Amino acid sequence: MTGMNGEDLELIQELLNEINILRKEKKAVIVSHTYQRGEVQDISDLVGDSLELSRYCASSDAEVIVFCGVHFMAESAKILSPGKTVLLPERDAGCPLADMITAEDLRELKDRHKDAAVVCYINSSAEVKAESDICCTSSNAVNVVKSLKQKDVIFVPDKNLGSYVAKSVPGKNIILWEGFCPTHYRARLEDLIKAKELHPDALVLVHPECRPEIVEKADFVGSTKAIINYASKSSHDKFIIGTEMGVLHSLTKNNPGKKFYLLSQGFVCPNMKKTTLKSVVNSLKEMKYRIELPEEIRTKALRALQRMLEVT
Ligand code: CIZ
Repeated sequence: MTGMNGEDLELIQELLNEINILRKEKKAVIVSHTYQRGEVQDISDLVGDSLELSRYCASSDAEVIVFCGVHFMAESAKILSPGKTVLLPERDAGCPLADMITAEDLRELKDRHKDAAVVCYINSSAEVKAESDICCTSSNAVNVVKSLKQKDVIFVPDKNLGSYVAKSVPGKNIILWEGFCPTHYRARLEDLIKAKELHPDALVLVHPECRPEIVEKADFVGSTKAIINYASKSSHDKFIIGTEMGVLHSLTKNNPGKKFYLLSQGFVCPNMKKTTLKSVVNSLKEMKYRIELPEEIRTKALRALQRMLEVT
């Protein structure tokens, strides 16, 4: 929020005051994904990855959850907290990766590989989760696949995370889906080479949703949480970060002595940036947009999530 004048700051203060009144009035918790805008992260009760946030919401006694993230994340919160009101402040904050496979696509794939176990990345719809044996996140995908007794494993929807898992668990036959995160996919090897030229003594930390040629060259590969933990604990002081720019907010705030450089200027997810302080105010005021799921889908999706939690 640099380059702001007095009027802007006054407006922000008004929004913050409104949020603080409304969150008490509605007995709400506000949670934010690490890819959200900095100012949205700053008003949240917890900032984290999608699973961590959903589990926090389930354990909280709040009646209302304002989930600042994208649609599948708020859905995961609803799967784990059916009795709570889960609100997504921006209705159109979707995830193009999650939208790259439908439940019907997955049923057809299962028909073609009848003996395969089905693993779905958490970046998927509740319907796709309901068709899967087990979910995974980017931090536990390798362990989830290792835990399966089947040799053949359908892995949806992210082909980059799936390839990373296939390399890490060579004994399995991983059947990939052609999905990808457009934001991570935008970063190319040339961007990494350029960033390394500019910052030769920086460590490269990347998310497994990046292209395999980037993942291969990284010093560390992990989820958003793993990247944040690694950089915070490391004795190193310079890092090239290969994931959505939102993580820089907490990295720079909590590690004042360290320097962080974005691997590519393309690491901006437009869906994650849809939610603003104004959207949070409107969400709380009008109790929108409510996430609802058919109970049959929810319970099946819950089974896949619970199986994952048993493994990790
Ligand atoms: O599960 C999440 O929150 C996502 C989408 C990424 C990550 O690595 O945390």
